[in-house]
Amino acid sequence: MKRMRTYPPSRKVIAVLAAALLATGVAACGNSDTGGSGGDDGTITLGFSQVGAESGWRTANTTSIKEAATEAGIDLKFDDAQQKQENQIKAIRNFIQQKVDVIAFSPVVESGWDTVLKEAKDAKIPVILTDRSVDSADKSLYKTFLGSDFVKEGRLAGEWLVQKEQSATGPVNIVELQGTTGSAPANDRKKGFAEAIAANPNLKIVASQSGDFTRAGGKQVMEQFLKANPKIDVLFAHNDDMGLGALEAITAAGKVPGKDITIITVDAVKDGMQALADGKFNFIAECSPLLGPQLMDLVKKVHAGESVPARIETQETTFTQEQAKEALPNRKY
Ligand code: GYE
Repeated sequence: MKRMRTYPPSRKVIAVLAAALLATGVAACGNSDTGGSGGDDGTITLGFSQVGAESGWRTANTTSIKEAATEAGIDLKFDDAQQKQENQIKAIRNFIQQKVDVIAFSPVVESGWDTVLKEAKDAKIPVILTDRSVDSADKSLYKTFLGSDFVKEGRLAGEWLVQKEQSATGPVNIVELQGTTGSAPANDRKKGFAEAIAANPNLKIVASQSGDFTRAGGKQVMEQFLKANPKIDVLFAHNDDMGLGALEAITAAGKVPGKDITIITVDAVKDGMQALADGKFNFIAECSPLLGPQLMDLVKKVHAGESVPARIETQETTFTQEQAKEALPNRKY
């Protein structure tokens, strides 16, 4: 390859560059009263801090958000926090520094957000919560929360079990694989499930531990459950991935999943639906990850200063084995 000679830039070139830089600077300042860095062409910049890539649900959620941003012509700055709150706080501070127009994030845990949310508010950058909520008492720290009703998902899972075991005469031993400790879906699914199964005193949770919403976590914790508890009748896993991991532990212990142990999960991602259709799972409460299009609509609205509802709930359903067989061919994620 021919080596190129480089010349120092001439004064004229430097002057032109400086003028161009100045012009951009002025344009950015002119825009600052909208609180953000959107370009002259009106492009909205969205800073999004994602929880991580812990599950099939999360992967589908990330794809939905990226695709919807492209579709809506929104400039997306995406950050993956690898399931760590400190990384999310760092990402949000970066977004504030970069003067994005809107910040959205899915908080890994519920507590500890007030300080950074206050910083965003002071910088006049609107914040949207997606998927998971925060427990801040000050609701003015964010514009809206778009996501599922996790308590309801837990309740639906519990109600199905109450129905299934209605004629049980002895104790039905349940083990529970919780999601990430301190996360809204783990707290709420646990709560909803416990409330529902209280209807039948035979239904007892004999062990409950976090598998961090991952397959590896589900497998490892289920192995411990199986060692410590000679009689396990039911597994309630807070997501499909932990249930899928647990399948391996159950099979390795010489038990038949879906028969010896009834398995109930949440999410209804493709792999979970496949396990349900194959008779390895028994019931799934759906949780939709396809939040992208609704999120982009909200981004546009809050950026335009329009008011939005404080809470937008995702529409969901439940699946039995028969329903999974029917739905599977058209399942998108
Ligand atoms: O159920 C789980 C994921 O926050 C609703 O997070 C989400 C949950 C989902 O890891 O699979």
